[in-house]
Amino acid sequence: MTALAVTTAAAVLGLAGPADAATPVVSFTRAQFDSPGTDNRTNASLNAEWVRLTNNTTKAIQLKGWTVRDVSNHVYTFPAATVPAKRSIYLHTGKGKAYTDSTGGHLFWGSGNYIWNNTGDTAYLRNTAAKTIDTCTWKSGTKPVNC
Ligand SMILES: [Ca+2]
Ligand SMILES: [Ca+2]
Repeated sequence: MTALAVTTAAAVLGLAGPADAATPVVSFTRAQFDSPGTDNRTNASLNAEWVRLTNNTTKAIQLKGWTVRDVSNHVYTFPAATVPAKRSIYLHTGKGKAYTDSTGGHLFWGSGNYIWNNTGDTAYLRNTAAKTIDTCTWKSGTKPVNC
């Protein structure tokens, strides 16, 4: 088929267009944007605020040099961290010892303040080429939110 024919066939079938055709290789899948309880900025409270990222592929992905940022441009740059195929990692806001293993992992922003606004925010995931791979946007309301 010609490209035009393919495009037309896709339109007739109601298939997704190029802009949203593929699931990102890594995507946000959940965000606990409001730490449970009073936001008193203890490290435990900061770490109860997190975003979850899932490797949607069947191969491990190395995130070294990728970034997560919010609307206010707070930026987290990933250290060497491998996400196993089909597994998830949590990026906590506070300080802690990062690790990944065969089941997933936990990483830590190291922030002394909350990153994810309770009243609404957007998380952006970018790769080493600064290409936006996925975003997750929420407004105040039910939490954690599924992205
Ligand atoms: Ca809270
Ligand atoms: Ca924010």
